[in-house]
Amino acid sequence: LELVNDLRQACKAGDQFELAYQLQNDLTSLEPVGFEVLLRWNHPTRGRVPPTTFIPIAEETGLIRQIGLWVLRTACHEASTWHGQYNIAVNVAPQQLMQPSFVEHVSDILLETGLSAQQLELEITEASIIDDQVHTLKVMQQLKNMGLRIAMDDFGTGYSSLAMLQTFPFDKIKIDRSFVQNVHKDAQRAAIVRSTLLLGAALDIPVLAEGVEVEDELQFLRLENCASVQGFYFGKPMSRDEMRVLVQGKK
Ligand code: G
Ligand code: G
Ligand code: MN
Ligand code: NA
Repeated sequence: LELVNDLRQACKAGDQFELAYQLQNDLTSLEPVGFEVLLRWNHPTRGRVPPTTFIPIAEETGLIRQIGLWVLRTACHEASTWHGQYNIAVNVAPQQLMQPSFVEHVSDILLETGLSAQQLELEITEASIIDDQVHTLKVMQQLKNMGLRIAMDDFGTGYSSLAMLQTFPFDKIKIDRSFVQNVHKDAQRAAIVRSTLLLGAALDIPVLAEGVEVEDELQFLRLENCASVQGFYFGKPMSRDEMRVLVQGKK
């Protein structure tokens, strides 16, 4: 309950949130292709509160709509300085997607920041689709018509993933890191990852593997023709300043 009030306060204060940036790399060239932005909350007395603690609170209270808009605007503003070199991937909560003004907000932010829609990828989870399939499909089509890409995040952790891939126009599948961890040592995970990669290939949807930490996992994914990767092996989520050093060094 205290955290609820603190989160409300944080939304007003405006200086307690920051974004972390995690690399996404192509698995053939190993070159960076983009960053996923991850929200961080620096609580004035508790320090860093993990997103797994405060995102659910933000969702329950509806504050996620306001916070999510800040994330999107800040991320697009930052990415607009990358000279088109990298894509930016932003997590979108179910409530944001269901907001009647969401598409308009995205369009306004692109205009305002000058970021090309082709550089923006929105990550949504299965939870977004379950609520109102007809509306979700309409919103996804509007976003795609604007030129954005949409990724299915945390693939495999929810349910009815397979039917959803057929019905909804996803541009990328992100295999959840729980399947990627130790994939080279665990036959069940290997089977799940392999079949997801085959499914992606059959449906012509590129697959990104999350949570790659060691060379053996990378090697497995490479042999199975995974398109791209993200994880501690390539880097922990970086602060804005660390990310800027990397981006500027590559210019
Ligand atoms: O960043 P990791 O640090 O711990 O993120 C934990 C969880 O929080 C992940 O499931 C991630 O998708 C979610 N998350 C991180 N940033 C955002 C955000 O900006 N919006 C939403 N909706 N979820 C986020
Ligand atoms: O659910 P989502 O994929 O949006 O959230 C990404 C989360 O995964 C963040 O909390 C991020 O810090 C975490 N993460 C990213 N790479 C790795 C990794 O290689 N290993 C582990 N354990 N966590 C990771
Ligand atoms: Mn994500
Ligand atoms: Na994920």
